[in-house]
Amino acid sequence: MEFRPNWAKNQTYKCLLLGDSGVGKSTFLRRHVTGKFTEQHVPTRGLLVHTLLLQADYQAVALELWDVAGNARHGGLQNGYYFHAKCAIVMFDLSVESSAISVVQWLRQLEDICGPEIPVVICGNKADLMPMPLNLLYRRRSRLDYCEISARAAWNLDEPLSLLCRRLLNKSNLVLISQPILKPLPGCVLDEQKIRRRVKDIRKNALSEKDGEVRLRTATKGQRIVLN
Ligand SMILES: Nc1nc2c(ncn2[C@@H]2O[C@H](COP(=O)(O)OP(=O)(O)OP(=O)(O)O)[C@@H](O)[C@H]2O)c(=O)[nH]1
Ligand SMILES: [Mg+2]
Repeated sequence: MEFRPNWAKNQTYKCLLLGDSGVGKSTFLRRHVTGKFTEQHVPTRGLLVHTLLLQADYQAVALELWDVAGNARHGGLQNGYYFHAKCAIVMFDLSVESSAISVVQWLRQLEDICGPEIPVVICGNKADLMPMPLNLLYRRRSRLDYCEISARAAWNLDEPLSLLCRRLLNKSNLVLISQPILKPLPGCVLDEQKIRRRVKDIRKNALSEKDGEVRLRTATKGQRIVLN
């Protein structure tokens, strides 16, 4: 039997792509749209919108990605950009502490306007680089996920999208199918096992509502960044 996605029934969701300047938001989007990786950082001015057509099992989903300038000088995030957003990816650079520290501000701004129920994926990019030495912690919430990717190594680029689609469609085991196969840049290798273990630990150590604040108070402050 031939399988055809039912594009007539597709649903479009507006998805904000947020994070500090230089974390790789436009690169992530470009990789998905054209397959290409660009070495130089050309800051986005204002914003760029691109719709990704995704095929989940037996269902088509369109994510309209709003790639917003990370730097306020280049337009930054205007309140109007948030209207009708159904989900967001808040990106940071796994090798740059300040970009992880900023995640909390991006989330706060997002939730002030869109409410705390909006599905969000906190996404660490540049997993191919030496990670910052600090531990990353987040508060566990029903609509929040964490993942790591590398746009340079073309590694795990679908995960933020599939995590969002799971939340949006309320299907916890949804998988995306038929994604193009992207190649890593020559010479770009990463230790997948090691990164997967790290992500597993970060997810496992996420702070629960019950014990979160107690654990936060007792944890050594200088050794960790709390993302939300
Ligand atoms: N090593 C490495 N570099 C990356 C990766 N992804 C993006 N970059 C580099 O990061 C720089 C910034 O990327 P952009 O995608 O322009 O960053 P941005 O978040 O869109 O920045 P603004 O538009 O200023 O908000 C570029 O030099 C990219 O080549 C990655 O996975 N690994
Ligand atoms: Mg950009």
